[in-house]
Amino acid sequence: MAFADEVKIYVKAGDGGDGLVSFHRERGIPHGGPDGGDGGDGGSIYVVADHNEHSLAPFLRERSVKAEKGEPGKANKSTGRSGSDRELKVPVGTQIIEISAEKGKAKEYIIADLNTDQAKFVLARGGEGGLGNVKFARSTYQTPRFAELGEPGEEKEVILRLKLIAEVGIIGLPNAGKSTLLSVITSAKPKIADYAFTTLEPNLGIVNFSGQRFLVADIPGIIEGAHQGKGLGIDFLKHVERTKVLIHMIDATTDDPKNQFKVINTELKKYNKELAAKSQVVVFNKIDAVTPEKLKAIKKYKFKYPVFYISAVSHQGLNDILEATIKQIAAAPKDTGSTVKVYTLADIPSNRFEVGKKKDKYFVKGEKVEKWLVKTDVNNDEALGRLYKLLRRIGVLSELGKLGAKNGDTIKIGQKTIEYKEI
Ligand SMILES: Nc1nc2c(ncn2[C@@H]2O[C@H](COP(=O)(O)OP(=O)(O)OP(=O)(O)O)[C@@H](O)[C@H]2O)c(=O)[nH]1
Ligand SMILES: [Mg+2]
Repeated sequence: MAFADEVKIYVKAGDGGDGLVSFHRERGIPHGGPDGGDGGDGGSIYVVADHNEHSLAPFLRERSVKAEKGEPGKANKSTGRSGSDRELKVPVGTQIIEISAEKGKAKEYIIADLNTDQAKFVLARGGEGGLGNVKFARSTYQTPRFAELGEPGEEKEVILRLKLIAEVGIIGLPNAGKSTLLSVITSAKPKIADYAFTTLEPNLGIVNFSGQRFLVADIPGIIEGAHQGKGLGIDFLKHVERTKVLIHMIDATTDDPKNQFKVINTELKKYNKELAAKSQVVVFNKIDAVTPEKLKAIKKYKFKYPVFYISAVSHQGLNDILEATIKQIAAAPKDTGSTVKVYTLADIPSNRFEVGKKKDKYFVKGEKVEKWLVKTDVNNDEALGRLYKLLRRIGVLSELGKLGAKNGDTIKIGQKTIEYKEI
């Protein structure tokens, strides 16, 4: 069962610092050689899943995240300082989504599914620093009066979507007191009533107990034959499929409590064997309303799971269940596994490009690449230098190279043309 929380943010990695044009100066040496250093690299923006984070709320305050620029190169061949990286901590279960239009329709692409603690993703890469003029000196050309500009840092808009995965599911027949239990162990306020099928949609709450936190899902009641569609059916079990522990609640006031336990387990098996194999904490509820004799009889039942006798309404026995649940969570297999399709940047239509050759002329087609060209003043060498860096980064130049493009060949991109430059 997922508990969605989402926020759209804009990220901009740091631009690389510009390379410096400078010549060595020293008394007595009138024409010192070039000594302009390289610009520092821009800082990148990373996203890291951390089990101490529980919401995306910090991003509601900081919707625009920028990493530091690299400093420009310095004289004496010194490289400028690199910009610091930024690390955005998000809860485990956060997905990063890019929206891209396809045939006029916005479509979501999950580019990262951070479902394990400390999973890390590069969201925006910092730009490389530009080379200083010292790097352009040749034996035949000793006074280069130019340096490279830094590469722009990547920028994009993404959606962070939190899909908390419930670690614990509460299951049982209708009216067993599942929602009541959720309401007394978490701050959730589910509907509670004395009739079957009060809960129609799963409820979620977070337990905070003895330094531990975990998400609990309370699902609608299941009855015999639910797998054939009886009652509300069995579909709700999908919400507890990725849990680690099931709290199995039984109403102690009913005639044959042990049989109720069997009924539920049979339905679990019919749904999915793995679900039936999950560890359980068996809880007889409503002991405030049974006679001592009945309680004695119930306590004789044997189970292969830990068993507790509680009263949810009078808050009796709650700590014992929580302790047992925490133990079971710790003992459960670690990874519940991701089933989400994760796209790479190249899968996203706006990032895609196509290179080709038509009548000896090379061309490049692609939404992002064509946009860059529109923004670039191709008569300005510095602007053009930046463009080549971007084209190199996404692989356009190497693809053209594979087609046989040589230095000076004409490349048509959208309505503009540039010359091919080997990297
Ligand atoms: N006496 C007594 N009544 C309880 C206890 N816990 C729950 N109840 C009552 O049992 C009834 C059903 O409780 P719910 O929490 O709605 O049960 P549920 O299992 O969520 O039921 P569904 O959502 O219909 O599956 C309510 O009238 C509760 O007040 C208990 O410990 N003692
Ligand atoms: Mg309920």
